[in-house]
Amino acid sequence: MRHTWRWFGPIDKVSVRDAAQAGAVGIVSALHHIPTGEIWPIEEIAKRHEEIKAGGLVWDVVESVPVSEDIKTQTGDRKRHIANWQETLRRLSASGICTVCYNFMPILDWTRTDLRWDTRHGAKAMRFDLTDFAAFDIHILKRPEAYGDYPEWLQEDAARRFSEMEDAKIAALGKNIGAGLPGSADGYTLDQLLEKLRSYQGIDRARLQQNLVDFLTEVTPVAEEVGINICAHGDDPPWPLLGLPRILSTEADYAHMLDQVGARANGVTLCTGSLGARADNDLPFIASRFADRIHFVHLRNVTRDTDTVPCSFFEDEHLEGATDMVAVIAALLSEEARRRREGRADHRIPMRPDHGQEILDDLTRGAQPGYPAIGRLKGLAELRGIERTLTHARYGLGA
Ligand code: DNO
Repeated sequence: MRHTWRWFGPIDKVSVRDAAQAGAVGIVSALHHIPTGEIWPIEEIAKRHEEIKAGGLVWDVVESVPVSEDIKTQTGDRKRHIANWQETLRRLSASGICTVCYNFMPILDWTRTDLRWDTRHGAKAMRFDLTDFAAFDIHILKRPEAYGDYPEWLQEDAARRFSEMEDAKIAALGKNIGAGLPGSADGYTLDQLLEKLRSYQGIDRARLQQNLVDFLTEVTPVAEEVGINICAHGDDPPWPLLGLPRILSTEADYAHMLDQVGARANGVTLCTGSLGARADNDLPFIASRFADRIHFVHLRNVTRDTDTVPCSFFEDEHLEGATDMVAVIAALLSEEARRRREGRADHRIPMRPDHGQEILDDLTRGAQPGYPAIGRLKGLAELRGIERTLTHARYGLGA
């Protein structure tokens, strides 16, 4: 695999050189300052390439070119935004990029209730706590339909939790959930969020699924023409939030999307951490089933409090948690071997160690939540170790 590392640009407190020292050979980045829906300027793309080169690495993957709410809901500026997305693909291709990640999560991107949850050794991990989330939805956001979306026991737990909540926690929930985490395209105040939610009235799961297919029908031919693989990141967490449908949460969801638009350029960002929050997602199997369409991989692990959907979970160390990382990597390596036999140029699948716990000096560095230097370095080192072992000429699987 090609070992990459997410870099948020010059504002990132973990530099490109740090990434190189951690063992990465390529960078995953995006122009977060360009408003969603607009074309990425050629000079800005060139500038990001230069910034990365100055640190000694190359820009391999774009994560993400955001998909606007108008595209997801098929309203307003949809047509213009799709034309802009296509043009951005052309420009990225001309600059040498071959892989573009995106997601189709309505309004919210990845969502956590706690960004620095204490683990047993004093490391800090990200956590999604279902009771906190329900308390936010029912008592802080006060979404009119919220009650009906939770079973009675959870309504009661949420009421109790909310009654004991300090102001700082209430503010943190609003910020973490509404204002968005690193890499999220847009952030909202509580009022804006309620208003945005209204724009999804009438958009159910089937409708959103179709809107994704319609979007892919328009952008995939351009991606193919310019030699870019586009790859959809799964829902994180993989179930509906705030009454909004989520449509890339399971193996069946991905199968539907890949079947509807069959070109290989329409592919998957396999995120083991996102999909792994559901006990019914068998990650090694999913990696094998969609192998030919996996263009980018996020390797990360979670430990769930329960095997229910939804559930509470925290981001565990890369080799702990519920996902059998050795089996996932073995599946990806055999896909790479298959591509090599076919003589394919894209036989090296870019992967990045996704997130990491804050450990050691991370605790004082103040990097982006979820993106510490040492926690990710540790994850990458462990994942590379598995890969090196599995591909060893004498001791490995001979992949
Ligand atoms: C979180 C990330 C997400 C992801 C986007 C992809 O760390 O995995 O922000 O990048 O959802 O579009």
